[in-house]
Amino acid sequence: MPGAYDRSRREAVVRRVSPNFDRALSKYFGTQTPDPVAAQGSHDAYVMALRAHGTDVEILGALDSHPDCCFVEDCAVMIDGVALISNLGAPSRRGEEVAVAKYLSEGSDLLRMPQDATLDGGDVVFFDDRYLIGLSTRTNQAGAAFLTEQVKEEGFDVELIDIPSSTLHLTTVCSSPREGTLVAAEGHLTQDQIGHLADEILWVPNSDSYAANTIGYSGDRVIIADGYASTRQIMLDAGFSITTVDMDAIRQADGSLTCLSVFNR
Ligand code: CIR
Repeated sequence: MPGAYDRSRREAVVRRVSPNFDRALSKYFGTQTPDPVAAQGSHDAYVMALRAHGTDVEILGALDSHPDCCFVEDCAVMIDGVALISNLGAPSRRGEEVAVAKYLSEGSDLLRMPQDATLDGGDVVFFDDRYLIGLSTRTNQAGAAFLTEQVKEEGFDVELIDIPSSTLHLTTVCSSPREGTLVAAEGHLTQDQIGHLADEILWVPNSDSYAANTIGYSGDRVIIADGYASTRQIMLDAGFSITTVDMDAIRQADGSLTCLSVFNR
């Protein structure tokens, strides 16, 4: 039986922002054309924040041909040290996984998905001893079924969650900053869907839905997006010490904090 997810986050892989980030997919949060230079600035700050929390960060080079390449979370899901490589749900993003897989193969076995299955890592929240898997426009039934089979073989539980059309991915509106705790966005997920899963659910208001994506570290430390006062207060009241990163330029292409990394150790 696997142990609970300890959130020490010793290693991560990230990828620089594409010079063509202005052509990144943007449907949910964007209010302006994504700006590659500003986004790289946010990305640099993000990497600094991970390193300040003790994560050893590997930075892969950007791809001209893939405007969304910085969103590496979607390319792989770690299962007890094995890397499942995604068949990305958006056709324009296929191919981003190649360099991520090559890097991860240096320290992990790789697992490939069947052809008809699609899955974005952004639809997966690893929550203690279970995987929460979103069924979204990017992750289909076959993708969720394949991941379910793999994680159950390793002794983890699974919960499938229908993602509403208002939302890109599960991680867009849900994260787990510490054992037993989920942060979730009102108006996107409901108590009926997730209430039974966690000892503590910190609901952030719909107006702050972007801030439900957090990165928790052991010792009740958490990274949240800058500029979301209600969420900041909710996390402080729940006993977290907080680091913020200005994510506005990344948000223009619907990316959140977790989307920018795969924690592989
Ligand atoms: C996309 O639409 O695929 C990108 N513009 C954003 C991906 C964000 N990734 C994530 O939520 N894991």
